[in-house]
Amino acid sequence: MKKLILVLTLAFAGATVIPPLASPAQAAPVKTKIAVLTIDGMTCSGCAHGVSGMLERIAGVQRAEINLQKKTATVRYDASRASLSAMKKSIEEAGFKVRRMQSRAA
Ligand SMILES: [Cu+2]
Repeated sequence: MKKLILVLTLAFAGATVIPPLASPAQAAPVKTKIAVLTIDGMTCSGCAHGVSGMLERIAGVQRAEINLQKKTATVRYDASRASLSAMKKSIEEAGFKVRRMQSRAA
């Protein structure tokens, strides 16, 4: 009888072992960051629209907001797809000057 209880106990213990979690799909991990670019040459809301539009066309850029007074673009992006150098290149090709760039984790 004692032996039977032991067997049942072991069977129960075995049944309650938590299986390993199913591994998630192996998509490229999103690495969201916020970049703040200081841009010279934006003089009106037309410029601001142009710059935010250019930034948002870069793959991986989720949102770009321009502050004309501060001369900044605040960009929310996936750092595994978009880069600061791609943003700078795009802006400077349109004739603006990127004076300062910094980014941090979102
Ligand atoms: Cu303008």
